Amino acid sequence: DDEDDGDVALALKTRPKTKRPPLYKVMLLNDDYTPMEFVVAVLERFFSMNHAQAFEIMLTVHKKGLAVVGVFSHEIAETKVMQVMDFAQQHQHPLQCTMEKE
Ligand code: NFA
Repeated sequence: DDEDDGDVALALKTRPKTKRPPLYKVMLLNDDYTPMEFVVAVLERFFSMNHAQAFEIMLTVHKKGLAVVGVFSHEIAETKVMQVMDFAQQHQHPLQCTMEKE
């Protein structure tokens, strides 16, 4: 019997693949020295959170060791990490911010 999936096989092989760009989680890490109110200010300033949201996420980082604070394209994630690390260094706090492919 002739299998008639030749066109399908070709269609699948030649189908234009529209791969979405990967997304990156931006995370804040806990430490023993950065003041809680500084972390809240970072979340408000760079991640557009209101005070209540920022306080809640700060507490999650404090208790669990880290938390995802946003998901972005590679370029935006990189910029967020730089902005947070620069701001922390300017204020001499050891706060760490990292990114990871989702
Ligand atoms: N653990 C810090 C403190 O007790 C607060 C903190 C929260 C630091 C979240 C970093 C991230 N002062």
